[in-house]
Amino acid sequence: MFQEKEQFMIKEEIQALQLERIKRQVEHAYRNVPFYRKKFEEVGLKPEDIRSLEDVSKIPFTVKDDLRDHYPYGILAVPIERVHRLHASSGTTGIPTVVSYTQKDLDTWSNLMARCYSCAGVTPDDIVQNAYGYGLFTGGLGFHMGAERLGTLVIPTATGNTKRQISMMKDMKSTVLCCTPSYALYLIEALKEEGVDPSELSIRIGMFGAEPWSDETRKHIEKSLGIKAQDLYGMSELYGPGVAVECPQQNGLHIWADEFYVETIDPETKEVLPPGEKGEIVFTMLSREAMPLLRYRTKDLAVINWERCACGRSHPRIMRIKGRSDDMLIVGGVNVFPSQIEDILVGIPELGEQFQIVLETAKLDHLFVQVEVAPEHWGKVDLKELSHKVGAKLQASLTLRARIELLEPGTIPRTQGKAKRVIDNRKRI
Ligand code: DLL
Repeated sequence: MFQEKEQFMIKEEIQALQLERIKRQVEHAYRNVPFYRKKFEEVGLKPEDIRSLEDVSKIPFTVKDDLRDHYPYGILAVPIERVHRLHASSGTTGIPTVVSYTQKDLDTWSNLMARCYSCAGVTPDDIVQNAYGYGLFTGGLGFHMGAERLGTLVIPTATGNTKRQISMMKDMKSTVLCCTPSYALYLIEALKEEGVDPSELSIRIGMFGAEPWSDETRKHIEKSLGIKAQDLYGMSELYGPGVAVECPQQNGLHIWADEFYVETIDPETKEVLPPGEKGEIVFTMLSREAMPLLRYRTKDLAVINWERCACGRSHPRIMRIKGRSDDMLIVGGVNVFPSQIEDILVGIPELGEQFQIVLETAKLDHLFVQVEVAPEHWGKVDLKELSHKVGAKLQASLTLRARIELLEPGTIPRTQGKAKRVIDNRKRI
């Protein structure tokens, strides 16, 4: 099994390695990046003050704006000649977040991704069809390099051209499908339209990530395609995909803690939370050369669990990411995440999987949800009765009022990448 030793390290081994690596990373960042040196000096901290893992909480946080403020080359810790690749993610502000890699960083990332495949149950005999976007987005190349490192055949179909995607799956007998969960849902619809029975395909494992998705959606994908649907987490700043992945237990995503030191904080007070409490995930990269990240605030909200998993791995687990602090909507004083709405909608059999939340006025006193009816129910259900039922379910679970608009199947634009669940039509003044 690929990197078996690293996957099965015990907690004490992991923590000893974390401390050794953190000391080295802090030294590297302090010596080579003026941005970090300044941050340390502001709080009177020196690299040698980090003597234990508890001391990590003394290090100032790094946030996305820090990277944007250092556009275009970011907070480089090596001369530009040693940088072999750039990726970038676009944000709402217009300035992309650029991330850079040395050859060693690309190597570490490839190993991490290969380890993810292996942990999820993929073997070198599999045939990987990679339908993540290739380009500045880290999904395509990250999954590609990992598959090559594991030693599988990898087919770089990338996003788009769904007909060709399906014929490739059929003809090449692909056994692993890599794409966003939204695109997997779309493929399921497209298979129906093309008249392809999923039993004609050889796919056995799906590696889905890059956006939140619910357990109900997982069940739907697994049942429709007859596969195991594995969740995988990552972000561009932390190499890309490959930070954490589910093992076949599907009970949380193992964070590769020999490469990422993880903390959860209260996003308001910034206090470190004990394991088991939900908070914002903060990562320190443990061997990044080009762009060290110390205590990077992700805005992703989750719970960390350090209990040994039934699979035998001791790498801590993030229990599925349900949303980001900046996705949260406040409706009539109630905090709500799009993923909570998804959980409820997917559980109503008459509805399809596609929905969107439309924001119309600055002050949200009710929720406006547009959701498609399932194709097999369209034209057969009483729409008024169904929208009442949906509104009542949302009210009962989330204690908030909602206006529901039921749409004909196929109305909401499908995506090949990450789904856009919130449509903001509010007028800017
Ligand atoms: O989405 C990297 C990636 C590619 C991960 C392919 C997995 C698969 P970014 O575009 O920088 O990088 O977006 C990172 O996406 O902070 C989360 O909010 C969200 N995200 C990523 N994976 C998951 C997941 C890639 N499995 C941001 N569950 C992160 C929930 C996820 N959210």
